[in-house]
Amino acid sequence: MRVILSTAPARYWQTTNFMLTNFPPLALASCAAAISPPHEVMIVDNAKHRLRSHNLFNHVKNFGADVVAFTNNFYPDSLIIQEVSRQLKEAFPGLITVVGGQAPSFLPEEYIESGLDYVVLYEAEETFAELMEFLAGRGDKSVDQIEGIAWRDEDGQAVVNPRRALLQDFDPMKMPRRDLLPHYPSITRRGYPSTAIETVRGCPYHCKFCTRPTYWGKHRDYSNDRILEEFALIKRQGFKEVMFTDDMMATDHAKMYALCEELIRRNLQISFGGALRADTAARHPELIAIMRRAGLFFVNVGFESYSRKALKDMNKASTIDINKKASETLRRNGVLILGSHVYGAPGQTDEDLALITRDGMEHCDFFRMNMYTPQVGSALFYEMTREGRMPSRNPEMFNQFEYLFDDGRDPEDMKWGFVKRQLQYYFHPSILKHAIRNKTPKDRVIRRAYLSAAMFTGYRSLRKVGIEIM
Ligand code: B12
Ligand code: SF4
Repeated sequence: MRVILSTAPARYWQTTNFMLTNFPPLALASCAAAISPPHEVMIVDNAKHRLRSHNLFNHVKNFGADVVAFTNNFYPDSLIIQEVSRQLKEAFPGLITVVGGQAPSFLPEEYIESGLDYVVLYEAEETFAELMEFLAGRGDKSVDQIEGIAWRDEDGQAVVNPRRALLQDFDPMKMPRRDLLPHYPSITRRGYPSTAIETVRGCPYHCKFCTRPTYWGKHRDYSNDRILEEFALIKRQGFKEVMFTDDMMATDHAKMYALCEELIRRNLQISFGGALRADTAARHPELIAIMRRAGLFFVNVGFESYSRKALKDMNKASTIDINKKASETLRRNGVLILGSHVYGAPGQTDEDLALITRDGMEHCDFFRMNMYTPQVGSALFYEMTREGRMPSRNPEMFNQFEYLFDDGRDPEDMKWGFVKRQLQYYFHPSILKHAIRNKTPKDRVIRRAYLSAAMFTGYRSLRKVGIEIM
């Protein structure tokens, strides 16, 4: 089979990805490894498009694809995937379309009813390989026997097969096909490529707004031996930077410490970054120091809020004090901090909301803020649905820029407050100067954030006057 693995056709909200473009779609490289050979695979990364949505039709034609399979973690991308999938099937009769990732795993029927042929549910490597063998006519299972897929029966009804058991050992898994991914530029070494690595699946915490605990359930670690082997391969392949896709790096502190010791001992240091909990940085300064020596240059910390009540309400298991300490420790070690914040959580008062930009700017090198959103699959989503407090189920409204709660606050006021605080950040002279200078990694990320914010605003404004580019 000739298989195209693709990211979602770009939509205007994806311009905000521009901030962190050095994350290639690792899921696609991992699924490619699971099936190739014998299948021939091509990866198309639409998320890299800035001025148009995609050019999938040409790729399908030129590659002679039998299957197009999309990755879809973010629910707002579901409509464009469903629409393009319908158009592709019309243009290329016989083409099979597949989707995998978070949103379709939580809502498989929605995708099958919209016309996609198969959904691969949750963890995919084994399931996808079995599905491809079945489609190639070589498998020993019938469609209803393949665990972990959803499909359409002869009456046009969606059928969701039982879930597949999760992998318990990642060591035998093939290395992701990084050779099929496009070039992603390094932030730390200009002109060199950057890549991604996965060392964990899942997160042991239970933040109310997050989908990760429900998606993966119990968290599972890759062994340090496997991670070291992958680091060695990444270095041999010429990458100068690697981003951890883990929900949370270093939840097992001792294991991360041992990994860093070994990276240093084997001379495998390479610039790396990823998501880290504030309490890990605050409580384990010695861990941050060794991570820094092993190559850590950048962390994404979910500070979320500087209000005690809001942190408690969202079950963040963190405090304002921890946020401050984490920032101090990371700064002392010279690690760049992207601080993620949420705006508009039900526990946040007006005063708390004002604090987000003030304290956020103080604690971070890069400030990011999203509207508090009950993402499909999160505990918050189920709670709000149960209580009938979500006025819209339009997938595109879940893009993290809309205020989706029915809680007595005016959604327009909330949106304006959100925009105002973003502007406060972007027009602050101490931030602007980095974008203009554009010399250090920090400058470069801030400059990219400006470009991304400008594109987002531009595309959104054009839509308001009826011009839809993507
Ligand atoms: C890297 C990353 C990004 C990169 C994306 C790079 C890329 N092109 O893929 C960047 C930085 C651009 C990004 C942007 C955003 N992201 Co992001 N991102 C991640 C992160 C950290 C890692 C994803 C990854 O590579 N995982 C490793 C792979 C191997 O795992 P996986 O993707 O789950 O894939 C497995 C299965 O899901 C399945 N599968 C997945 N896709 C497919 C496809 C096929 C065909 C098949 C068969 C199977 C399959 O098989 C894989 C192997 O088992 C995840 C958190 C996480 N740990 O996964 C958040 C995450 C997916 N992102 C999230 C969010 C919110 C965003 C943004 C909205 C942030 C923002 N405010 O701008 C945007 C939205 C972008 C978009 N439109 O999708 C949320 C999604 C929440 C939700 N339910 O909607 C997550 C879960 C983080 C979180 N903790 O909340 N993100
Ligand atoms: S927000 Fe972060 S710490 Fe909380 S459950 Fe999600 S991945 Fe884990």
